Amino acid sequence: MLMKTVTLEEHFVTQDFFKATHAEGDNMPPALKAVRERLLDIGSLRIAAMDEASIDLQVISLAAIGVDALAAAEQTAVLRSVNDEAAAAVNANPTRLAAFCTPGLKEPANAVKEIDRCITQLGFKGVYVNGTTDGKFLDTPEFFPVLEAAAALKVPVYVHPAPPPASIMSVYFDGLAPEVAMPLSIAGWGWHAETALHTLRLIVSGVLDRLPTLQVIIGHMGEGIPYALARSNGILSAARKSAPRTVTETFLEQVHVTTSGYFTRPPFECCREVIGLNRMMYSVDYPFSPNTKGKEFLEGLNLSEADLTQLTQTNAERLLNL
Ligand code: GRE
Ligand code: ZN
Repeated sequence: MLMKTVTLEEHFVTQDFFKATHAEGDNMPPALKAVRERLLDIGSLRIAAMDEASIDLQVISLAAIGVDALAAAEQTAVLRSVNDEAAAAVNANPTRLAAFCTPGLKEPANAVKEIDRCITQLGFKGVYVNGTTDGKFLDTPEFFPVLEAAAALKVPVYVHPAPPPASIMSVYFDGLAPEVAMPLSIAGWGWHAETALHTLRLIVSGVLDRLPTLQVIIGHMGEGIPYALARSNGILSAARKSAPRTVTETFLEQVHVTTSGYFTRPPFECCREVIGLNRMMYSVDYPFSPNTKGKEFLEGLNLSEADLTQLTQTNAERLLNL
């Protein structure tokens, strides 16, 4: 079998999205400024960067900083245009690109319709969620139909971090200089803690028990959960006296992990030992991390060909129905 390398936490942005979130010019978040050109390119520049690092297929998703600040109707409309642009990019390079659908969660009924459109008409491979919506996590009842739609269409939900709500920003990060407060609240720490919490909330709320076929993907080598799982499982499973499964059992039946943004051996080994390679998928977090860094990391792991094929290809092909 010819080996193929797939990555699935790889981001883009559209001009319309930048316009809607007022991110252009002086307002552009520093995290986006450095990679603006690469985010906006869903064609030749991206594919050249994939070729440089032997990536055959990217499953792209919106870098959605600012999405939660949009009013509900505008969010629905602009994300529809984002999904259309992603579909056009995939159509232009169908062997190199696939896409996740980003629905506007402020209007859950429209989000369900958009998910259905993206999966059944545009051929998208999953649903992409960015952090909290108006301060609410995905276990909030109004989002249940959205998760139910993904489960019914047999596509996974990728839970990606986003900058915290204003109240959290203030309580947790006030008093620090802005040039460190923002990065500490996102990729420097905060959003990994928040996404781990998001995942555990989906488990302890019972939402995953109510949708036992739903599959969730989290990035960043499991957002710290592999390291913490034994302790969280002990405490939380004891607290869930009538739950049908333990926290660990639920995680191992319904959550998958990508390596996005993590390029060192210790967290990889921890994740492999706790979660198992069969639930892990290679990803880069392009363009926030360079594809070449991923290639170097993969090569340094010295995995057997069978393990490497699982990590970079077959697990993703199976889960995303590629
Ligand atoms: C990401 O989406 O992974 C991301 C951002 C902004 C900064 C760093 C980062 O959206 O990893
Ligand atoms: Zn990312």
